[in-house]
Amino acid sequence: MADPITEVAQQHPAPDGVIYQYGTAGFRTKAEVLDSVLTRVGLIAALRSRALKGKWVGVMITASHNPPEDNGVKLVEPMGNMLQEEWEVLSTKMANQPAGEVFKYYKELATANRIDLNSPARVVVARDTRASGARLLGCLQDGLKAAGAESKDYGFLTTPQLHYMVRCLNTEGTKDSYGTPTEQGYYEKFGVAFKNALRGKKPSGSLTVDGANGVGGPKLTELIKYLPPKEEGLEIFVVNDNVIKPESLNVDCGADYVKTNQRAPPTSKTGPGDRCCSLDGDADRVVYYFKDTNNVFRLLDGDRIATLVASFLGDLVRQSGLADSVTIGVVQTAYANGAATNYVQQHLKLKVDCTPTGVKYLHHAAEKLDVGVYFEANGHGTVIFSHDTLETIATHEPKSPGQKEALDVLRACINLINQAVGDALSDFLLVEVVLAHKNWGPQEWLSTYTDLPNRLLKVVVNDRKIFQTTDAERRLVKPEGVQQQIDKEVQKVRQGRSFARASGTEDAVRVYAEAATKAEAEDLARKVAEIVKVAGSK
Ligand code: G16
Repeated sequence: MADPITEVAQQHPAPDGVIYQYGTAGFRTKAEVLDSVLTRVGLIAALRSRALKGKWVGVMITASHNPPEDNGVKLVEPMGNMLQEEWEVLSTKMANQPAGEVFKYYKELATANRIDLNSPARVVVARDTRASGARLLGCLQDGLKAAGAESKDYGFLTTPQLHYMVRCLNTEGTKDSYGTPTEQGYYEKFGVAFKNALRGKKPSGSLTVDGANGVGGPKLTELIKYLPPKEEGLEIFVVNDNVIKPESLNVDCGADYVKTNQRAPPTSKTGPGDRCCSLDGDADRVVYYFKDTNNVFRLLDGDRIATLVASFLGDLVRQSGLADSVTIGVVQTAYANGAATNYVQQHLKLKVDCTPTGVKYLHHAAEKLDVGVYFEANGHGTVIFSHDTLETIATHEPKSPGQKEALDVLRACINLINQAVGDALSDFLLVEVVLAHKNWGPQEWLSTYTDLPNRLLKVVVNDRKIFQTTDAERRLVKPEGVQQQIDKEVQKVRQGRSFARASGTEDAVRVYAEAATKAEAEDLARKVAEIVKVAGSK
């Protein structure tokens, strides 16, 4: 009889000719070809936990913003961070082993990483609401069982909730305890923090939240039960929360739809000035929007959240008397609007770092700062505080009632921010706190600076891997000559900027363009897309 690992690998063979890659956010592709990957991820998760002396690691089954027929899987490190890059490479290799070689590779990895295969392995799993999730969970569990891992299945969770559980389980009973590792624990923690951060201020009007017909909708409905009653806090309307029809996930709704199309979901019924926000399929992104008095759609994306939050935290740090001991920095990607970068540097006078797309890159850059505000323009992000900064803020003695007031709000905001990972639910609560304190509506928020008109396009090519970039994905190095063609087009428009990069989650090349006017931005995007199309069809 074959050993259990070879047996499960053979039970879930990989389809011929598919090459898997741990991309921007794990393995992500059509759900129908993912069974073998899930089983092998089970093996890798067990190894990773053993390599970390039995700490809990997380596995999330989701394809986030992708269409309903896709699915994916990503691994989470013990403090709730994204998987270490070295292990991404090992995961990719494991996913591409022929079934007969899987056990051999598993043992090789154990030897190379000095892993005792008899030591405990602990893995937390959860999934979003995709129809394929149950089947893929079964494949994952087969892998975990064959590797002898202990597992905890939380059923349906948002991706950030899973990250939260992992961090809580690993810090339970220590001085860094992050919270109670249950759904109720999550709602209680963020519910209390929201109330404390508001400190009696009431957000004006209501907020309509589009759940992308994904797991975020029902989880938000649950969270609302733990928030202050609407008379004292925020009235929230949840829309697009149909998880009974998984084929409607992310379709004509959700953060990616709103950001890419620069329009509200067609079902949106809100009036001028009403605040709205959209989550994505697993609730780790959020973008805001509203209709202005002329009924024109206005987007407040991840850049706007970053600038709003960075300026608010900056004020609190100054008002608390901490300006000399705590510095704030902002981390963006190439997708950040030029006007946002300018505003942070010129107006807020804060340092900006630019990293490649992918939360792991932004998170690492933010970790180097006292307070790192990181957001991708698509709405993915959070704020992280260094260990020393948390200590400084916790032990600071205010010298006046004004300092005490600011310090109390700052401390409550730290609890409201999910520091494990970007979390759409905690992010929008933070935005609401800032708006309530500033007594701002969406129009005041929008008025802080004017976005350069921009356009995002997707180009399907034969093989997106031939598009290789440098300089935080702002320039193409391959195919040769393509960047020069893009540069030529950029020079023809005022305030032009454009880049092309292969997506790590979809089978396409993304093109971004911005310019002084909408017409110029659209024209530039179209021209660059054409250059990419031609280069990609060779
Ligand atoms: C994932 C990543 C994000 C990234 C997005 C798009 O988001 O976590 O960091 O911005 O994919 O990536 P790409 O342009 O490489 O396809 P999500 O929300 O889909 O998990």
